[in-house]
Amino acid sequence: MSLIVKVIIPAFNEQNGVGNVIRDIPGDVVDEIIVVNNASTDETERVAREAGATVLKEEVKGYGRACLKGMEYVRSSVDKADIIVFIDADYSDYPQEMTDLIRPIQENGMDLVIGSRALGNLEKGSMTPQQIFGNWLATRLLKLLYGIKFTDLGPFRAIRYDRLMAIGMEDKTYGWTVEMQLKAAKNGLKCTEVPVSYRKRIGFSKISGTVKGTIMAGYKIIWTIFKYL
Ligand SMILES: Nc1nc2c(ncn2[C@@H]2O[C@H](COP(=O)(O)OP(=O)(O)OP(=O)(O)O)[C@@H](O)[C@H]2O)c(=O)[nH]1
Ligand SMILES: [Mg+2]
Repeated sequence: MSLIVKVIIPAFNEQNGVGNVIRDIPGDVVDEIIVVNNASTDETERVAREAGATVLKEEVKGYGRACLKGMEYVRSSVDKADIIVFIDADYSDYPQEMTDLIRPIQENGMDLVIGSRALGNLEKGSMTPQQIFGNWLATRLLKLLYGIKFTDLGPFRAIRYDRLMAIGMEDKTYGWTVEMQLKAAKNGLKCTEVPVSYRKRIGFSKISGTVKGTIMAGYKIIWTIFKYL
């Protein structure tokens, strides 16, 4: 029996990236692609719909809020899902690699698979030095405080649907990725990482390429790590 796989893509003004992301997702392994249009003022919604995705609207901005909206949609759907994959809309990740992300769940009984850019092929300039440092620091703290080994907080990740629903995700913004990883640790989920490639995004950076975004995200990530101790 093949597992039902649904993809959730949070998107805020990603009209030039989102269509490429959708087109490169391997169609034979994925049952539905859900784009959560997060208050975009550009053509994100039209582009995503034309590329064949289900498009939801989330008017209040926030990375985690958009992801939660996508989860709520899956929960209310008839067939639900067995695996949820999260991927950004900016075409930094390689959607083709989704197959590698899903495999450890399908074949090896894993619950959460993080696509690690630290282990993979990083295009020069695709991550800022502060982003690389921040991820290093955050993953050190996860090891120290929660006893779980990760090398990245990458946005490209696959998780078993029932586990995702059970760990009680709540962060509405930048703490989302680290929250999932530390709650996976706390709840004894079987976690692993696979190397993923990463390239420069299409379109404008919202987080790591801006001073405000970097400070806010860095602060929120560290705050989240201590919040759940
Ligand atoms: N900042 C931000 N991003 C959002 C929001 N909602 C959805 N997103 C999406 O979250 C993803 C990550 O944002 P990016 O700007 O790529 O952040 P980043 O990966 O740290 O930075 P880059 O290296 O420039 O790509 C993108 O797909 C955004 O479109 C929101 O409210 N705020
Ligand atoms: Mg990005």
